[in-house]
Amino acid sequence: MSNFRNNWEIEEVLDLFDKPFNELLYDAHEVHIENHKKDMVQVCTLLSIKTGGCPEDCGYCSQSIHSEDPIEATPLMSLDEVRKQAKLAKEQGSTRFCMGAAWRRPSNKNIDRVIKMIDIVHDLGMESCVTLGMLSEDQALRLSKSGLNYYNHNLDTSREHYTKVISTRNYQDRLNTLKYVRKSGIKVCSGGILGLGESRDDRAKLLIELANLEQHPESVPINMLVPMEGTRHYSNEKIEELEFIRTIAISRIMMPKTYVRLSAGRESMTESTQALCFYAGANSVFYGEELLTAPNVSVEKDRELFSKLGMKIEGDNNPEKKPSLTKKVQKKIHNLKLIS
Ligand code: SAM
Ligand code: DTB
Ligand code: SF4
Repeated sequence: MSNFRNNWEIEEVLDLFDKPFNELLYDAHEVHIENHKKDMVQVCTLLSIKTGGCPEDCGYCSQSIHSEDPIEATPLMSLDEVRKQAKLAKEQGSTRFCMGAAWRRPSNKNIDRVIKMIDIVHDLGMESCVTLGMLSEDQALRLSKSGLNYYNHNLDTSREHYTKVISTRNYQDRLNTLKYVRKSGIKVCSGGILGLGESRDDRAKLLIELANLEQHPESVPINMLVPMEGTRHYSNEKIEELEFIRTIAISRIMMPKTYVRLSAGRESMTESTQALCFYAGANSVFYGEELLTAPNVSVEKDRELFSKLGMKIEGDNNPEKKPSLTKKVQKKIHNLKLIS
């Protein structure tokens, strides 16, 4: 029986937010294990292929030219560098490689270059994802023909709160790109950020926008705001971790088959918070020391956490062969082999 729904109403989502915490997590966990393999996590490495100089004014982003003291803009990365970084990600056990560019929208020439990068990722046997800003219908089709697996394009927050965060584009622009991506056959990755000064109502409405799409996004990243110096949201009050975990649980309940990605902000989270997110239904993370411009948890720390939690990386058949393991962990594995 399919448990797909795309007719969520605000009252019932707010009721979910109001549930006792343990009951909500228990319900979300049940939905999770009915729809996904238990204790598995999918990992995706991010690479910024074009950093900074973005004309959009997203109030949270270090790459916007509107932030105070903007970071230096780089040209589009060379194919050789992309190959090098993608190889490294593969060696570290990543199965998906996501390339991000600080563009409002890519030019057709940019799309030609990105298609060559997508080929590199596929040649290495990884799934591809790109996030390049707004697309035209034709550009989405061209990316689809290249075999691109996922396009990431976040709604970020509710329609109502959006204008307080970004003024250079509107919600409908975002939805249009998502429509072209879906129509082209590329899988949709779309989520949001918590900690933008939004209310619980806004969080519920963001999830409703995503869950009430004709088809649920195959992947929903839930980011915790990483406060970046010089941006308008730098001094925001931090979102409570329990509220963050609740939002993950409700995403899982509303979009049972979707990969819910515990995204930016893990670097400042305790292991226990992350563990609760996984229990609540998160089954994907960004993997590797860097997100786009912000730091992320190291591969070694993540592997240790997954091991402590008895979780396995999807598609990772040979964990002890990874060159990025710390000397200490390598020695432990070696000693265990000697004993057995
Ligand atoms: N320029 C493209 C766009 O906006 O779609 C792609 C790159 S953009 C950096 C990708 C996403 O990262 C944003 O939509 C936003 O949700 C997230 N993001 C950016 N800065 C962040 C921050 N400081 N904390 C958390 N998430 C952030
Ligand atoms: C998403 O939802 N989060 C990622 C990815 N999609 C591209 C990006 C997070 C960026 C965090 C801030 C930075 O690294 O600049
Ligand atoms: Fe540009 Fe994307 Fe950053 Fe917005 S989030 S300023 S569109 S790079």
